[in-house]
Amino acid sequence: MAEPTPPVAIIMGSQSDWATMRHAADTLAELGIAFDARIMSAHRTPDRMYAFAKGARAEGFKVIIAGAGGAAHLPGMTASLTPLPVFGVPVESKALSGQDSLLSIVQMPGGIPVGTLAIGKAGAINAALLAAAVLALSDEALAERLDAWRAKLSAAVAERPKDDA
Ligand code: RP5
Repeated sequence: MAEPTPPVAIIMGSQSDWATMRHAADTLAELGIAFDARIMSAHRTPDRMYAFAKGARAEGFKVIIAGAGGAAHLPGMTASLTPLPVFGVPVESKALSGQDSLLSIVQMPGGIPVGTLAIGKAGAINAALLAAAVLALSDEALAERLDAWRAKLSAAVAERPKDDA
């Protein structure tokens, strides 16, 4: 029997994005959320991107996390082709430190939203947490795991700084 489609798709423009996007994958795994990670580029493999985005809802995905760098058109193009929520992660580019990625993703025209996160690792982690929050609206067990994740985060913050930390 075929495996059921996981709720989250993590898509990225290049293998080189995985070093950033794996933080989204790790965070989803910590929360017990299944995902499928795929490489597709708005520029180098537009047909692959189009086929995925057009079919994502019918395939059974609920949320898409899209990471790209430079002329980062993948999140916006994907959002234009699917009604699913798309969270965009600007990957830190070498030439412009991810400023180009951020501006390419965040300045969507009214009507086609991409929920844009911070540049790099923090953005990838937070994209996963936002995906979890969306899914938790209809999954009480996941909501409890997300609460526990946040409580653990808070508990790990010391009340006072240490000299040797
Ligand atoms: C974008 O171009 C990708 O998302 C990646 O961040 C950037 C560079 O890709 P590579 O040249 O490293 O494959 O499409």
